[in-house]
Amino acid sequence: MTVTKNNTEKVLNINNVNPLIKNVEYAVRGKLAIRAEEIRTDLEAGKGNYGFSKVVSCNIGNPQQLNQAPITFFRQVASLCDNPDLLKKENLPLVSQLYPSDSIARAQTLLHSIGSVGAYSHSQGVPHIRNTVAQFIQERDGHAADASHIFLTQGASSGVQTLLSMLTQNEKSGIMIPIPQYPLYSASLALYGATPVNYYLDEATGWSLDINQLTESVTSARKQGTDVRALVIINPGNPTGQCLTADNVRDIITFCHEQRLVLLADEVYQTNIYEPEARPFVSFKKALMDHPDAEVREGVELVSFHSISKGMVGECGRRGGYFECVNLDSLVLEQIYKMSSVSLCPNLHGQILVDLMCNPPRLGDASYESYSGEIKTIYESLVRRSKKLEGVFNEMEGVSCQAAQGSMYLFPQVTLSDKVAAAAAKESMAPDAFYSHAMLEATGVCVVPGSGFGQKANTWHFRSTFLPEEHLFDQFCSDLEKFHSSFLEKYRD
Ligand code: DCS
Repeated sequence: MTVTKNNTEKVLNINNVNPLIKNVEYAVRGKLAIRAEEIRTDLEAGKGNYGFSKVVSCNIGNPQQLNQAPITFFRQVASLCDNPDLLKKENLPLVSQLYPSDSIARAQTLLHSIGSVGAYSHSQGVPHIRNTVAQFIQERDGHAADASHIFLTQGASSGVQTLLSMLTQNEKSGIMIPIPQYPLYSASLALYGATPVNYYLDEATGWSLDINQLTESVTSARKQGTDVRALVIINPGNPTGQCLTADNVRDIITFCHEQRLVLLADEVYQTNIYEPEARPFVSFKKALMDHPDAEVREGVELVSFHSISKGMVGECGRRGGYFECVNLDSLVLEQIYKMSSVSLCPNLHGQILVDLMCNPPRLGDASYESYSGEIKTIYESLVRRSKKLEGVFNEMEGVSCQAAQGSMYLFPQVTLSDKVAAAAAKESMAPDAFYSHAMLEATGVCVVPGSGFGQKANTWHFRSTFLPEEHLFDQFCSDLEKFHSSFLEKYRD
């Protein structure tokens, strides 16, 4: 074969990259977020003529980007693990004045089991830390967990991708995903070439999940020849914030049993629960173990995901998480292990944070008071901010917003006029993208248009976090109110 040289064309170019990669879309860091970064750079350089001085990134659940303080105990242990010299005998007298005794003891224990944070660990994650996770799950659910079925990951994202890739046999392989959904799912399915099988959450009833809707969706996909293999549930929901009832969780498990589906339970927001009396978090693992039918308990294949990025921890940049496998075929577990070993191991800083999240200071420990105080402060502030923003949205003309029972987002529906639709079409944009772009240019607030998550045809939404700092929150809300009414005036039919 002759190789013709054509110096004007790159060997790897946009016409010959993996076509599946070209199909991937991820709106959380899409066009709008890129424009927001441009504006941020302009503002920092004193360039441009904007009516605001700062970009507020409400497009992503990234609490520390918006100055949420890290949990002190976590960072103390992490810093000691990073700099083990501080634990040397000669330094301990001084270090003990700066670090509480339990943070020193924890770092010693972790380093004893890890060795150095600079070394690769076991591909599945440090065994000691997987034991901590198993203990955490047992305390949470009242049912034993098996550390050998737990995989530590680089955030929940990499675990979700591992499972979705395992489940994709060919393009007929179907995975049920909620609409609206967090676009990690649609993006990964596009990448692996699997078929997304949509089921719709019901906005009118607080984004609830109806089993009939699941049945209709799986039945019609199978009729069309899709080999539906798994069901993804995000609970609490992203972008929708709903928290499923215990009955609903049990019925979903029964549905998976009847339809022979693997259940992927994305539970990264399990501690972002804002109506704990009415809507407590019920894990799928607990509901499975409590299921009245032994065939279901022993049959349904469940993988549940958790992360250090969310909750009150918010350590997104450290990239830590885990997934627990229940009732999976042992040969499949071996393949998961093999795939984990291809990327050697999840990073050690993330693994350490998983240990700390799953085993925080307990009553009686030196750090307990400060730890629980910090958690409570963040939690209570999230509750206040979610309620405040929900109220602001519901006061706006043409906007309706369901309460966030959990997670970090509100997903209001906006009625947009024909004039907006026409102006948006001129810019080749969906009306909600047009609205969100206008919001960014007017206020510096960056949200994500509903089209990035999927929504019922001819409805328009956007997703905003409620993470801006509380002392700036009134200003943030009033900027949004002002923008919304002037936008409506401008485009009134
Ligand atoms: N699952 C859900 C439901 C999420 O919302 C996220 C992140 C992840 C998994 C993955 O997170 P980690 O990989 O960091 O564990 N949420 C994105 C979002 O919508 N905003 O910020 C990131």
